[in-house]
Amino acid sequence: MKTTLMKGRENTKKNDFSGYVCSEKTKMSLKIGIVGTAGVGKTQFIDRLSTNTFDRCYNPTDQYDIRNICYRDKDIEFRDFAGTQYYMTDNDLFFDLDVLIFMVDNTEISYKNGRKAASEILAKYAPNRVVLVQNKIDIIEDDKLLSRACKISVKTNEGIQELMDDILF
Ligand SMILES: Nc1nc2c(ncn2[C@@H]2O[C@H](COP(=O)(O)OP(=O)(O)OP(=O)(O)O)[C@@H](O)[C@H]2O)c(=O)[nH]1
Ligand SMILES: [Mg+2]
Repeated sequence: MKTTLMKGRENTKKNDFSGYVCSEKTKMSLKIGIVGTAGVGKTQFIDRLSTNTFDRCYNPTDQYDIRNICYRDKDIEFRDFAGTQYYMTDNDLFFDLDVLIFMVDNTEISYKNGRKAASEILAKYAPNRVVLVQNKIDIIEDDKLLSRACKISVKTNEGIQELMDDILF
């Protein structure tokens, strides 16, 4: 089911990233929260969308980052929650989300922890839509792929455009 993206606000912010220039006209900004166990690839996913880069290094997010990006002429506010902390937080940043991405990778613990957190957030804050995303399919055995998930690899770029098409259009 697609989300009707009616919850917007005026956004006149300029893009932080070179190469992706947003129109400065007023337009809707989609608010996407992204949660998941530490190290599943949440921050790198946003980097891939904003600067088309991938970094092998792991720099854990501290608490959360708000990232305003422009992706294919759409303004998106990403709320990138640290995997080590988001589930302990009563956080107003979950309150007005259009979409909550719940990201897992190839590990069972990421699914177990992530599912618990996502269901708590869902019950408490009722985002319009929750999307289960399985990242790192470049290193996942076929029998570990989750049938219900959108499957992506931030490393190889596989599945990213399909996922964003599904969220945005
Ligand atoms: N093989 C592979 N590695 C990936 C992929 N995406 C991310 N990684 C690696 O996974 C590690 C963690 O990525 P991050 O994006 O920092 O993870 P995070 O979910 O933001 O982690 P926290 O901020 O601690 O919650 C990095 O070393 C990335 O290079 C992928 O698609 N494939
Ligand atoms: Mg991070």
